[in-house]
Amino acid sequence: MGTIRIIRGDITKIKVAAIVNAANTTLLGGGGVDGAIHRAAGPELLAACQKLHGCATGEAKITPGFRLPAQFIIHTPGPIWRDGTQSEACLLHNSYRNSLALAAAYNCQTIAFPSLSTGVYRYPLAAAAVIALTTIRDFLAANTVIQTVTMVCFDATTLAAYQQAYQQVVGN
Ligand code: AR6
Repeated sequence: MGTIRIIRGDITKIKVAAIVNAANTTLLGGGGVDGAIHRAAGPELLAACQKLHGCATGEAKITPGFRLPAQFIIHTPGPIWRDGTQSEACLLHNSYRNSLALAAAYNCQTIAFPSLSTGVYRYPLAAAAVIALTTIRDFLAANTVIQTVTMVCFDATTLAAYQQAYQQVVGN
C-alpha cells in the first residue's frame, strides 16, 4: 500500500518519476502551474505537446520531463467549474485516476500532483481536495507500482485544505 504525502512547494522542483500538469485541452501551455512547468522544462516541451493533438477533459497524456528533475510530465485538463451540475466531480476524479493509471503504465513509483482545477478553473477547494485524496487513496489500495503520491500545494490555503481533507479521507 503506497503513501500519500502533502507538502507545500513548487512542483517544478520536485524530483519524482512523474509530475502532473494542470493543463488545458489544447496542451499548448497557459498560465498557473502549466506556465511554470513549460518555463522550467524548456521549449522542447511545447514541441512534444504539439505532437499530441490536444487532450479531452479528464483524460491524460505523457511527455518526457526535459529540463525538469522529473523524468515524465503527465498532462491532464481538469474540469472548468461552472455550477456543479456539469459532471465536474466525475471529470476531476477522472483526471486524477487517469493520471495515476498512466504513471503506473510507465512504471513510475513516485508521482506528484498540483491541486488540479482549483486555480484558474475555480473548482471549490475543499470539495476538490476530497475528490483528489479519495481517488488517490482508492488507486493506491489496488495498485502495486506507485509507492508514493505527493500533493504539492503552492500556497498556505491550499495546503490547509488538503491537510483537512486528508484527516477526513485517510485518517492519521
Ligand atoms: N507548483 C505547484 N502548484 C502550483 C504552481 C507550482 N509551480 N503554480 C501554481 N500552482 P492553475 P487549473 C497551483 O490555475 O485551475 C492554465 O492556464 C495554483 O496555486 O494552475 O487547473 C492551464 O493552461 C493552484 O492551487 O490550474 C489551464 O488553462 C493549482 O496549482 C488552466 O490554467 C492549480 O491552478 C487550468 O486551471
